[in-house]
Amino acid sequence: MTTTAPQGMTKAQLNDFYGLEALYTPEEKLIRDSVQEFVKGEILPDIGEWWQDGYFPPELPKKFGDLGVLGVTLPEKYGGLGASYTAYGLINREIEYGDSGMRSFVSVQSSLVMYPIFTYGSEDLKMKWLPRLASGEAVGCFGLTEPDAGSDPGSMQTKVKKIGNTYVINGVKRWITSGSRADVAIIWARSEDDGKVHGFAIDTTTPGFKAVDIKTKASMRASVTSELYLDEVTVTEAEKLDVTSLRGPLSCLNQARFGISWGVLGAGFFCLEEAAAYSEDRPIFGVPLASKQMIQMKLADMLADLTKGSLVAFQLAKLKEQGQDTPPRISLAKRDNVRAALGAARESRDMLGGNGITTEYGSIRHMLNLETVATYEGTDTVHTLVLGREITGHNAF
Ligand code: TGC
Ligand code: FAD
Repeated sequence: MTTTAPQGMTKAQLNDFYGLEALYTPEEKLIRDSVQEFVKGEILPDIGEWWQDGYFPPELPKKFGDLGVLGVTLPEKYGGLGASYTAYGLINREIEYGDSGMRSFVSVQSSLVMYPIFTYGSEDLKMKWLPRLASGEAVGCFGLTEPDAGSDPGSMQTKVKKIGNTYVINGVKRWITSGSRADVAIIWARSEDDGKVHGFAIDTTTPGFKAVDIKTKASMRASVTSELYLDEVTVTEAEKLDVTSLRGPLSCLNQARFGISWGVLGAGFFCLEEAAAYSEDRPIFGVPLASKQMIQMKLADMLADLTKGSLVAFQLAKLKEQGQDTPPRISLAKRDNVRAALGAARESRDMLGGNGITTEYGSIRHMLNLETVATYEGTDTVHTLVLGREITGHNAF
């Protein structure tokens, strides 16, 4: 990647236009800096090729574990760091600067697998999985979505029935990040006994569990996405999570959506930096592209949207640390920060002209990845309707 013009803003200035740096603790900055170094050395050099090849390196979970970014908000006893949500947000932002698929791995492992085991699992279940998930020796996945139940998870068809002291689960889950790599799968199923949604932490070596990768993706290509088949998968009470109703999976989504609201800023700022640098180096009609008003307008809009998103994400972390991160507040941050990042990626891709459609640059990869991020964890429409319901009191789903 080229460098920004000497007379223009530096990377650090672009990334922190409103001086949030002064509000991070020394520990948060230390964690952020170590992740930034990791992404620079271990992800950015190869990500274009991995993405083209549809490849997620199998050694990455262990490397993320060694870096200490898995389940950071959990207590040390379970392999976490007891770190703040701001630290978790900064980790997501730095990793997604590299690639949304890499951040997806970390989000799923931390927010959608370790969080429910920590919050709803027995002490034995916690000790069985959390330290190994934190070190990256074990990988987890989260199965809520089904072929015919995405935005409306309440219509899930996966069923669980209690037979004696065991639970028997049958169904299909689709679009499951890390599915075929997972050692443990958090599976949500509707009970044939009480009609309610229940969750289980299932060892994927259990007979009847099968994962098949989805290979036709034009987005998130460096992330593993699978379909899960559960055929008479039989588990015991020990694997059951202590939560009933959709509140269980949706509480996990609150965690992951928070992380996404920070993460996408990394992808967005990457694209802003790339566009600013490219437009300085690109001669057009005898002058640098960066000297054209329409280009400056686009860069100004990108900076404004991403800076506003950074303030929203930071304040959401503070609210979260006070237990004030209501679902509508999370919806606004997830929806609008994805919009800001996707807008920046699309503009940057355009400003790079023909070069913008190659993976030698990052913008088109980020742009295509962000199409997934706009869809998963609640589509843009779903979050709009959450906000509409909050404003008006009418449920328009
Ligand atoms: P509704 O009737 O509103 O509520 C049902 C129950 O859930 C509770 N609830 C929540 N609890 C915690 N957090 C939230 N955000 C909650 N929202 C609702 C609610 O209180 C109620 O509890 P209870 O105890 O009374 O039963 O539910 P609904 O059926 O009308 O649906 C609401 C809706 C549409 C907002 C929700 O279903 C939704 O968010 N849909 C989107 C689904 C989604 O986001 N799926 C994501 C799948 S995982 C994924 O994409 C991972 S990608 C990861 C990666 O790779 O990074
Ligand atoms: P649908 O729900 O069918 O939505 C189709 C369209 O309808 C969308 O535009 C939507 O906004 C719109 N729509 C929905 N409701 C309304 C309404 N009331 N009014 C008007 N329009 C509406 N899921 C998991 O459980 N675990 C994972 O790890 C996971 N990882 C994923 C990874 C990738 C790469 C992808 C692409 C998806 C992943 N998902 C995962 C699934 C994801 O959460 C769903 O794709 C998402 O929730 C949308 O569901 P759907 O695909 O069924 O679309």
